[in-house]
Amino acid sequence: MGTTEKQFHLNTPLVESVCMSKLVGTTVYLKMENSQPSGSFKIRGIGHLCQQVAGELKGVVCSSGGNAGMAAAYVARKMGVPATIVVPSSSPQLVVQRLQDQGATVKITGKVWDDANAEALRLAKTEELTYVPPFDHPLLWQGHASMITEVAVSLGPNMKPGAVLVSVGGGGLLCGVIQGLKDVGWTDVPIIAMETEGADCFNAAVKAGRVITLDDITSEAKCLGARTVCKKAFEYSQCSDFTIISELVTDQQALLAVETFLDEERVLVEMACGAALAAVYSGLIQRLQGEGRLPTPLGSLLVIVCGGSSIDMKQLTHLKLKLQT
Ligand code: PLV
Repeated sequence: MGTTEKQFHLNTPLVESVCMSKLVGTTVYLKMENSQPSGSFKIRGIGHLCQQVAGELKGVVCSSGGNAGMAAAYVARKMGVPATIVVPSSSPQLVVQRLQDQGATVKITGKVWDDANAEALRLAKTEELTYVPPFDHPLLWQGHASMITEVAVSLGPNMKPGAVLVSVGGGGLLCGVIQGLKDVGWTDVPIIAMETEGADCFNAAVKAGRVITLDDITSEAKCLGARTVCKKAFEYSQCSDFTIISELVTDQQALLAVETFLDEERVLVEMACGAALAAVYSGLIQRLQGEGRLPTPLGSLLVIVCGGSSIDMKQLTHLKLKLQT
């Protein structure tokens, strides 16, 4: 990223989690992307992308499960241009409200993100708005990569994590993290890529050996709900330069992780983030070590706390009832 570029994101804290470290048996660091002004890591990539096209920017249109939209709305407001955010009907009302509070015009189209995206692409043409993709663009990945550069600075010289834990929706975060690992020379660090069952387009592609499109999104982790993973994320999974371990948790495990994280770390995140956290709380990390797929000892574990705004206590209660945890 250019040094003269105005930065919309914050340099987030890297926090050691005593509770998680005890569970995993090694130091766990939390990269607190939930503390970004838009509530998630998305602002890194979207801020960077919008900055690159600033001169020609008259207004933006973004299709989103919620958080890319929050980032686009925030950046647009700061740049003084209007934002239209297209969300699917599966996005909870609280997301619509929060987007409107950011000054965005919200349009609800279709059932899942892919439907909303088709409408955003149409609006970009007819309304002459700049289309902001939520996960599939090299500028987004370049922007997201700053999160790893910051971790390298926080950890200090000669320190690198033993593994990185992320959630995967459309794969933008994964591509950004890999870009960041390349930037700091940590390409040998394995990545654990987490999804929920029913929002598992990356896992399905890895299993099939090709990019495939899911019939539907049946998970409640709606912000992981892209039906097709971006090509770049799939290509990384096929490339022997990186170790990417693709794993799934149930919605119940993701929700339980959200609750445990709230109790232990006093931070509320949405289920999309809970999917990654569940890898720690469900014992998956140790299982992978047991299977020899992660090294023992691991060294430290870096958890990307991607955050998310699609949650409040009312929504948490609603999800609990729906999933009966
Ligand atoms: N959410 C996207 C895509 O939704 C969105 O429009 O907001 N964690 C959180 C809190 C997220 O919001 C997302 C993406 C992810 C993780 C996964 O990131 P990705 O899509 O870059 O893999 C359909």
